[in-house]
Amino acid sequence: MTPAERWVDEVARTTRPERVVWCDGSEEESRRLVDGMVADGTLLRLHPTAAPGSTLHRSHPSDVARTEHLTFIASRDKRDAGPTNNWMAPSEARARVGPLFEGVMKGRTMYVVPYVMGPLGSPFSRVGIEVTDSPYVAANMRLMTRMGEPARRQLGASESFVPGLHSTGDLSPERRYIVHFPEERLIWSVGSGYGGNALLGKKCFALRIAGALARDEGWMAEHMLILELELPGGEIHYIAAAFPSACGKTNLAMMVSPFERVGYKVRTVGDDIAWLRPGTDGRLWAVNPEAGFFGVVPGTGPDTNPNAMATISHDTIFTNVAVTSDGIPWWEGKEKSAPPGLIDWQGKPWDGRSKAAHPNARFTAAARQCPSMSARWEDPQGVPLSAIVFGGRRARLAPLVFESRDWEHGVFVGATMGSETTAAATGQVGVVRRDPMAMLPFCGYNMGDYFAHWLKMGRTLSRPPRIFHVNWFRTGHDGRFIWPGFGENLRVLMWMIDRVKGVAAGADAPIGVVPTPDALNVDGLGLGRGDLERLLTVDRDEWAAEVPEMRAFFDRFGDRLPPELSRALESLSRQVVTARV
Ligand code: GTP
Ligand code: SPV
Ligand code: MN
Repeated sequence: MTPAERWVDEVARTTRPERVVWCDGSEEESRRLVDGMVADGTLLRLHPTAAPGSTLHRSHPSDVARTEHLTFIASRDKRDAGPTNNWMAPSEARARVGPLFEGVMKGRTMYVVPYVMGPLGSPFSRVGIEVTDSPYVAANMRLMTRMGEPARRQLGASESFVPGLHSTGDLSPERRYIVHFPEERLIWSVGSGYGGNALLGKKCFALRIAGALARDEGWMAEHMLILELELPGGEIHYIAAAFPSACGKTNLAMMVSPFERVGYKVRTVGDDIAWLRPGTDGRLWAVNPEAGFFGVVPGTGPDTNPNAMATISHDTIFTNVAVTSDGIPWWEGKEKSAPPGLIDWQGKPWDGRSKAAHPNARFTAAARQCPSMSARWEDPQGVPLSAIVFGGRRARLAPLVFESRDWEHGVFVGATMGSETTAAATGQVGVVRRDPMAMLPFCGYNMGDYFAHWLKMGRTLSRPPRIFHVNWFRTGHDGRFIWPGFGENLRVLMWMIDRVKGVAAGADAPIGVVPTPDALNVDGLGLGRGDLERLLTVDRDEWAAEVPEMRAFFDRFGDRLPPELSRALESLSRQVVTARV
């Protein structure tokens, strides 16, 4: 028996499934899985010509988003989980969560899902094995990862894989735990069938466990999209961007260039996760470890994201969207008006007042269906980054864009990011919280050590990417977004690349370098002079009011906070506070 088979055997002895199925990832297996789920009502087949090959899954209404308060890091020492993670001692996890797996799969099928994160044959790539009693999870993993035979081949008889045990249990939030054992590289998840809680290759492995591996091995696992930008004349740049959940990564990665005709082309490498490694050339190289998209559906339409619309026009698993009586999926933002006779995400006739689709409704689709994929999206070596972008959802405060002064200052900018919460996690929506590097829910170890790791990585790069910060979500007096966003965000990327090339103007502000109004191309957007000013303004009073929030956040890390970051904060504080008197 291989180490993988031994572990699976052990799991089966605990969970006692009726049968064990090793997934091979084939078309035929997929058809069998889907047919079974259609037969038992787990999936609804959608319209044969309007949504060919696509299905709809309705979650339990209490299981529609990640549950951060039920997500734990089980490190031996509580301090290694740090102040921003829920912690459980490994022994307590075994005592409290272990019993929930005993006999949990009785009468169910246990699917063994071997998968690769990262392009096949890439030095970046890693194998995981998810054992799950959810055929929906197995079907999603098939779209999101390189699943089945290729993974078994890559693993062989090696013991180098990340085991992940998943059961939907009874779906009760009272008995729901998502537990990570970073020292053993092990994941346990029970009581949820939803996205980031249950598709263990994604946030659990590719961010939390991989983050701990990356810290030990000298690379980085980040909540970032990766895009390719071709300039007129053919010069190519790669940009990675970290925005919190439901803050625009998929949309930016798939944007359609409004300047395609004059030679600016945008292509997609990844939309959610990036694994980064220093190259021998002193640059930072990125791969997308995923093979598909688990994207936010609401707000996706032909005007905002035509590439996503094409991607999900067939062979897509929709979760928690609305549907017409003849099986055409629908959601807010798909088109202006709703078709009559709509059935909402919970399967009830839509009342026209509440949301038809859940705000965190998602699509799962293979990346190869996306028309904007870069020719290099599966390059085993990855792509070299020219810029890293941080961004948040802030109605006020943060300007449209600014540039950090250097890597160290860029790490400070990332570490002090704030953003309004969204429907991607259960809890209140729209409250500002600190979300460093968009990793607050996804950092598998002490975030103070994570900041130190960022600083250390910068020191190994002789040609580091420039670090920027953006905010597409600043609002005007009428409460509406001032910046048009979506494809027009290219204009901001153009300024960034011009900065990288040393040809764009910027003005020094206490927070970094902000474009001069003329440096940003806003031709044809119909922005008023006041709008542009409001987008680019750095209000010292507002920033002065933000400093105590940042300080309180940093204080939580005690002596695990790198001194470089407290120095940067005091420097910002001096500049914004002094300027006021
Ligand atoms: P996760 O998959 O949760 O990590 O999210 P994401 O960062 O990929 O977010 P996504 O691109 O799916 O966007 C989430 C929401 O933000 C959608 O409703 C979009 O319509 C909206 N959005 C994205 N980009 C923009 C933008 O440039 N401007 C505005 N106003 N809204 C945007
Ligand atoms: C996010 O919440 O950042 C997502 C969706 O990308 S999930 O897979 O549920 O984490
Ligand atoms: Mn995400």
